[in-house]
Formats: sequence, structure tokens, C-alpha cells
Amino acid sequence: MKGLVVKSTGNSYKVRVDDNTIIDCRVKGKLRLNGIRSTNPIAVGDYVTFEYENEENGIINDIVDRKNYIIRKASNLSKESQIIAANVDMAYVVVTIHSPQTLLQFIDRFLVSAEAYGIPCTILLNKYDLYQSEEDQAAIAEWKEIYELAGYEILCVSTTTGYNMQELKNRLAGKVSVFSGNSGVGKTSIIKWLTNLADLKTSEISKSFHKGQHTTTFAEMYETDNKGMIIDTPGVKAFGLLNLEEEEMSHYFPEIFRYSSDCQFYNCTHSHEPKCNVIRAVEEGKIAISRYQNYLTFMDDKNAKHREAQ
Ligand SMILES: Nc1nc2c(ncn2[C@@H]2O[C@H](COP(=O)(O)OP(=O)(O)O)[C@@H](O)[C@H]2O)c(=O)[nH]1
Ligand SMILES: [Mg+2]
Ligand SMILES: [Zn+2]
Repeated sequence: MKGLVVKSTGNSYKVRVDDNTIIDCRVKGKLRLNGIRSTNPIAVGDYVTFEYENEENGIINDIVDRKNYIIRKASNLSKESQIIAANVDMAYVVVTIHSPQTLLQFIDRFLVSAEAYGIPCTILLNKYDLYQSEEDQAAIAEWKEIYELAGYEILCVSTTTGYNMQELKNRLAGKVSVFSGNSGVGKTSIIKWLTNLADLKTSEISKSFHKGQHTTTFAEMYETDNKGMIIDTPGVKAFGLLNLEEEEMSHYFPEIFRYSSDCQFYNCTHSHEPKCNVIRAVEEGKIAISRYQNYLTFMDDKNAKHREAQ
């Protein structure tokens, strides 16, 4: 049998075989893993083959080759990685300008990772109902300008008023999309709106039960009624900058990459070199300063890691 993994709890997997049937599966023995050192061999979004043990349970014996996957380090010290999701078509980073405030650095980190995975990304600005003041509208206009220069769309939505939620739902149809974002920005509320699931806990509700704990600890897949698959990713660091080489960093800032072809030096790092076309573009306002600064910060982080490793 072939099926789609819709939930992973570490050692068991919920595998969907058709629209209504979910089989609880385990892995027996070793699976070939394409050289990935991972704490979890199978992730949400994987297609697997399995054999039935009985009507409700199965044993997974193979993974269908992945189109792509999102991965993070299991912990800071560990060399092992955890695969968050596989076979992803689209990534959405859910952000808010306040209540809580999302940092641009968080957004850029996410965008860099999505670029590195080759996954197209849209910024979802939730809680639009809260941002009607002139000041907030100006802040949104500024963010839109920053990300339009980079080639990303910001879609404003509100789960409270339903603003643009149908538009979002239309976009999700027939695709696998991952949702990520800081806790409190409304990921669970968005998924609830899109799937009519009543039993999803938003962080407000769950907080009173277990303080300080993340509501979502494993990635889980949900389906909209127009055949969109949504993966809610756990935690904040789901999109760490993993295994990116410093010299590749500019590839993952599309606007920096675009201007870099006219730099004087082929190995220009766009940090200090003369006749750097990227620095010129920043000066001319064609690249947002915040994006350029985050590019330099991420390069510094990489350099520090290299020094540590030596
Ligand atoms: N004003 C407003 N509040 C929202 C909106 N969406 C979610 N919230 C609230 O934001 C809080 C966090 O939402 P939740 O879905 O748990 O966020 P998560 O941590 O990203 O999953 C809850 O109190 C929600 O009711 C929205 O569009 N507008
Ligand atoms: Mg949540
Ligand atoms: Zn340059």
C-alpha cells in the first residue's frame, strides 16, 4: 500500500491511504535514508509504502524519493538533524507588526532558508484588523516596499474579520504548504479558519493548561476542503540556516544576487569591496537597507561558525 504521512509522533506515523482512512504505522528495521543523519527517518509530507498488520496498523517499508525537505538541527550541539516536512510546494511565514512584533531578521532568516530549499515563499501578515491606525498602515507600507524590492509578496489577512482568508484558501488548493512563524502570530487560528477544525488549540487556550509549553511539538498536516494540504511547523527555529556556505548567502537574497552580476570582483562579498554594484544598489534605494544589513549579519554568523569549527 502507498500512503501520505500526515502526522509523526516520533516513533509512530499516521498514514493516509485515501480521503477517509488513516492507518497507524511504525517502522521496523532500517530504511535507506539517502545519507541524511536524522533523528526521525520519516516526516510529514512523505509518501511511504507499507504493509498492513491489521485493519488499523501497518509497517512502513519504504519512502518514496522526496522532491525536497525542510530540516533543522535536533539541538545546538547535535550533528543530527530533524526533518520537519517533505515534498513542500509553498512556504508561508506568518508575521505581525505588533502583538507580537515579528523581527525583520526573523523574516529574512526564514526567506533565506526557503530560497535554499528552492521553495517559493509568501509573507502572510495576520491580525490586519489590529492595524488600522495611520502609524500601523505606514509600517505595513514600509514592509511592503522592503519585500517588493526583494520580489516577495506580503498578503494581509485577518482570521478575526476573515479579510483575504478566502483568497488565501484559493491559493492553497491542490498544494502542500508549510506555515511557520513566531508563536502568537496566529498560525493555529489561520489553520482553524481554513479547515473548520474545532478541536485545534490556540495558544491562548492551551496556556492555561500547561504554561510555557509550545502547543505544537510535531509538525502536523491538515487538509482544506479544496484539497490544500497545510503543514503547521513546530517551534520558532524550524527554519534554521543549515549547511549554507557563506559564499552562497548572496544566492538566497534574490535582489542581492541580481545586482551582484555587475560587481567588479567575481568573488565580491558585497561588504567592503570597491565598485560593488550591490552596495551601489543599496545606496540608490534599490535594495532595502534592512535586507542588506541582515545579509551582512548572516554572513558574520557563518564566519563565526567557521571559526568555531576550526
Ligand atoms: N486581533 C486578532 N487576533 C488574532 C488573529 N488571529 C489570531 N489572533 C489571536 O492571537 C493569539 C494567538 O493565536 P494562535 O493561533 O494561537 O497563534 P500561534 O501561536 O501562531 O498558533 C490568539 O489569542 C488568537 O485569538 C487576528 O486575525 N486578529
Ligand atoms: Mg499554534
Ligand atoms: Zn559586490
